[in-house]
Amino acid sequence: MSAEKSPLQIEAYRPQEIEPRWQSHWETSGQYKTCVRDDARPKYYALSMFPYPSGRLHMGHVRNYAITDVIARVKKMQGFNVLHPMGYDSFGLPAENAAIQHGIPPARWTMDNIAYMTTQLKALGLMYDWDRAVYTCRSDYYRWTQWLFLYLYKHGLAYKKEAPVNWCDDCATVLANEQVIDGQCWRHGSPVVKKNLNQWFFKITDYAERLLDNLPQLTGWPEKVTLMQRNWIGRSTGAELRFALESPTADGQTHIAVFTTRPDTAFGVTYMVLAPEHPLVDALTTPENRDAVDAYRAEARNKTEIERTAADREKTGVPLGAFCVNPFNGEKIPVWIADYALADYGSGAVMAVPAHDERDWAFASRFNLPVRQVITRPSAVGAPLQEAYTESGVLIDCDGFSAMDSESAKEAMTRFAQEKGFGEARVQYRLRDWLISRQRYWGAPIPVVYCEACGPRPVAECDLPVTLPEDVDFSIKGRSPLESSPTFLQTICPDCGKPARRETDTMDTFVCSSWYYLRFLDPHNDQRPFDPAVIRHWMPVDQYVGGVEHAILHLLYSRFLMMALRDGGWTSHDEPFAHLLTQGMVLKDGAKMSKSKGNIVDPDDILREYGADTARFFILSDSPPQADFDWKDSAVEGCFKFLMRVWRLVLDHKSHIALAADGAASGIVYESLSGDARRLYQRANQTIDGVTRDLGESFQFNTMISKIRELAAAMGKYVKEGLSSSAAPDPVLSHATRVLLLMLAPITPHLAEELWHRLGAEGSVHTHPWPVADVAALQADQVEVALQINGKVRDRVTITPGLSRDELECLALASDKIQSFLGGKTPGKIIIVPDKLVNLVVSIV
Ligand code: ANZ
Ligand code: ZN
Ligand code: ZN
Repeated sequence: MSAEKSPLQIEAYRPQEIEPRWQSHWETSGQYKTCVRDDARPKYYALSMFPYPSGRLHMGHVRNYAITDVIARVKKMQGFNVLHPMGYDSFGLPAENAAIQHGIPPARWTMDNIAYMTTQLKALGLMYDWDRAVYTCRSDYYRWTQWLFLYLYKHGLAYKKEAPVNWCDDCATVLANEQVIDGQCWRHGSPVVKKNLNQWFFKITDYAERLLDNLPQLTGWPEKVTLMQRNWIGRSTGAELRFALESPTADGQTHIAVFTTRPDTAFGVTYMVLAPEHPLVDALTTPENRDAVDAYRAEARNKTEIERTAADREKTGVPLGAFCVNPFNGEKIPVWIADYALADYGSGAVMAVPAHDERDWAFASRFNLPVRQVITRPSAVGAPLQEAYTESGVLIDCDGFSAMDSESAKEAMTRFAQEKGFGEARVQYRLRDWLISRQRYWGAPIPVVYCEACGPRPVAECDLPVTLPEDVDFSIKGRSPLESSPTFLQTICPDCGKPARRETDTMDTFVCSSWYYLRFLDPHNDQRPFDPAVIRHWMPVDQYVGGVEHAILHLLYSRFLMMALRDGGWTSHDEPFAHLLTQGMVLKDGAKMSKSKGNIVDPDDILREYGADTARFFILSDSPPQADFDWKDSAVEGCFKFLMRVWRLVLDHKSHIALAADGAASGIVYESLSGDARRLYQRANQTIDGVTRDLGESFQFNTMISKIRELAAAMGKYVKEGLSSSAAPDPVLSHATRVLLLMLAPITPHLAEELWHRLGAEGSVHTHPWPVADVAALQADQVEVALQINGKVRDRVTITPGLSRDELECLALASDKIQSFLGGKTPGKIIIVPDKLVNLVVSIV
């Protein structure tokens, strides 16, 4: 037994004292600086989605950053040259609202929040290279966001157009399609209405095909995310068909073009539907229909896309009084407008086939429009349709195409249309161009000026950044507050030198965050956004960690940007993120933590009470990182107690532990070990092996942690039962301690470092290599267990030691011999000596 058992001699585990001490030591020793020129080690780029500086960290942040931090630390121990940066996505609306409500300049509000959150991040012991921090709201960053705009502009990928756009009254700005969720503002949940505005777009649709085609390469992404992207890009194959107008319009339009995925149904078209916003509506509306059409268009404008397209809504619409001609059969069909036709999909017009499309069926029923069946089930009898028949089948009443099956007919009819010049095959994407204009102040100004003589001109690259002015009135609504700044507004044309006016829209903050992972690689470059050679070395991000709420917006924009940059020779990869981990939510007693529910746990409170190590250990312990995690106060307490036990275990037996002498190879010969020492040595090596597997590519920290707990328990048992009474170092305990501290190091970096040093080991535990298991010790020894009835051995089984009582009981009852001796009797009592015997006591009478 150990001589130093008295707990009184050991000081308590005090994370509040240990943690800040190590944090400042790590910072001054520069141990987390990334060595860029270190080419001997393979690179590893670990990245968390950088936060918006709302003011304080929440538990979602803590979880996100703890996950990435453990990954980064493990990779570092495993010999990688790890880059693990942090920064702030620091433009955006709340700063402006603070300016309106409290009169604080957005820059100050933002930088104050950043300062506070940075101290919080540091207190969590995260391994960031803070020298690389980027702040998107600072001109040394947004200068290059503006550069990016000019780059896209030069390559024809940024343009301005008038378009019906999503408008949120609460944001007082337009939103991108991706920011409208179920017809509501992604931030406010308020309804989004359509407005016609002149706006800047990025031409992401040029990359639709590549964004889609690359998805199968992203094997390191969760399938649900690639699926969401696939659906968002939404590729449809079909045809464009053109229906002639009865007479050309005043401006010479002769046709209505439609996109259809079912050219095989063209003989069944009985009317035409234009979107209320379709450019032909005015020209085609007859005087008698004018009032009804105008009223209908006004109404449609105030509806959200989700309202317009909801399947169960009663269909509405009005006829224009005009007609067009079906090019397949020469039939004259009426032209209507209806809000179920969307202005910005296909060509904004639908050839309506009520017999074979549910929406058209509902519309035709409502307005008594004819239904003509042209597709039938192969074995169908000629009964009239009771509802739209939307599947493929065989064509009927389609002239020369009759009796063809749908698939062949699609091809044949498209070919026919092409030969006759009224159509051709077409691929249509649901993806729209990315609307990046925002009528806001706190964003990167779009670097364009408007000259009366030259029109819109891009600002010269050497004149960047276009900096945000301070003389603005934040209270003006519906227009950018930048319009209130005379110093900003007036400028001169870069081309002719005449007076010009600056663009007052700023860029969507998603532009800032679509390239920050590149700037992290070369954050101080003041000549270029980054050096392509550095990008070539570090990209792609090996592991990206963040919330699934970014599955579409941020990830799609970033992928687009990488591709666009690559096409200009700036990067060498299409795809920025090799592996993506979307962490689950942090819940409290089953519900999402939220202010309104009053169930928020403030990270500061946990840090104060238990310290960062407990917070980190706890938040990783309960569920795999991809799953939701339920916060329970009692479980935090349990984690703290576990770390306290580790502290005790190690310091109570300090004299038996010699890490310094232990070296990389422990010098232990497994074959020569027996008894408790042999079992502990096995356990330690199984822990290395199991934990390394748990980490693998899916980072199962929860099972990693339970293995660490098991090892600590085994060590606790060993010091009670297996330790010799002499105070000499015990090689097996030393080895197990070393393994324990190395496994704990990524999760509880302060505790591991403190104990490492107190045991007199050299260097930092965090620069130590990840341990390798002694393969010989992985195979557990087998033991023989006697199965008895009333004390008489009736059978024997060989097992891996350590089975639970329940398992042993089951094993005994499963034995045929035991069952035959029992003869149908149920044992009254079962005595179990683990790893040795099971004795079933049966009454004789
Ligand atoms: C005729 C037809 C017959 C259609 C039929 C479908 C079934 P996806 O798969 O989403 O690409 N459509 C085309 N443009 C539209 C617009 N601007 N607004 C609303 N609907 C539009 O859908 C393609 C189908 O959606 C097209 O094929 C068209 O209706 C309709 F039995 O054409 B179909
Ligand atoms: Zn909003
Ligand atoms: Zn000019």
